[in-house]
Amino acid sequence: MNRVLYSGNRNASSWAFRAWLALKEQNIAFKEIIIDIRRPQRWKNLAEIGEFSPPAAVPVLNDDGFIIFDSNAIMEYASELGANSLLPLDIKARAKARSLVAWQHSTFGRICPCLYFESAFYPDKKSLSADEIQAIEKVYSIWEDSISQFSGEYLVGDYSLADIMFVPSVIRLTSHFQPDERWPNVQHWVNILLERPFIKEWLDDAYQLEPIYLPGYRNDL
Ligand SMILES: N[C@@H](CCC(=O)N[C@@H](CS)C(=O)NCC(=O)O)C(=O)O
Repeated sequence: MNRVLYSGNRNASSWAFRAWLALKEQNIAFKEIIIDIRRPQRWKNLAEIGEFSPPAAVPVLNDDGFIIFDSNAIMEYASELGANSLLPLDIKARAKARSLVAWQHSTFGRICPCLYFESAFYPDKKSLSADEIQAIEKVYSIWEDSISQFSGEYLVGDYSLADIMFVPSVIRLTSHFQPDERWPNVQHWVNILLERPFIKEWLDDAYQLEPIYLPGYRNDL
């Protein structure tokens, strides 16, 4: 097997998590090389990735010498390579899945930016501001509406790239503020996501690691 995914630390690399999950869910065999993206070695290690992948970031998939970079492209590739697509058959549901994927990939990071992925694994969580709570409540309402719009337990019906794309955000947001009964579909969705074996596998490893503290989370860290 000559397929290598360059991924990142389990408690830091949310983008690699998504690509890894899509490949795993599609039962695609690959070898994984974990790039240490913690500072200060991050810069040297990513510069080495830049020797064969233009963005000099992870994830990158080397499929028998063919380089595919960016989580979204790797996820789409995994979806097409596997036996069953990770996108809905219905054209509108597929467009909705792609809208959600694009949102996460473009501007979703602006929502509670200091609740970065690494912070999901901090044993002591910060108290959220009213603005942060309001922003998360809005996201939960959007997810709730999407799940209700389609028949199924996931964002657009069956488990899809949309769910995979949001997994790290689900973890960073719910670890700070749990969805309550105002969002019953989201509560159920989060529970079934966190029970999925590959999601558990990644997170079990992530929780074992030394937390990576970054500035801007809490003044005392
Ligand atoms: N848009 C890229 C983002 C990848 C990304 O930012 N990866 C982080 C690690 S999770 C990284 O390698 N960053 C290096 C950098 O931004 O210099 C993707 O979806 O794959």
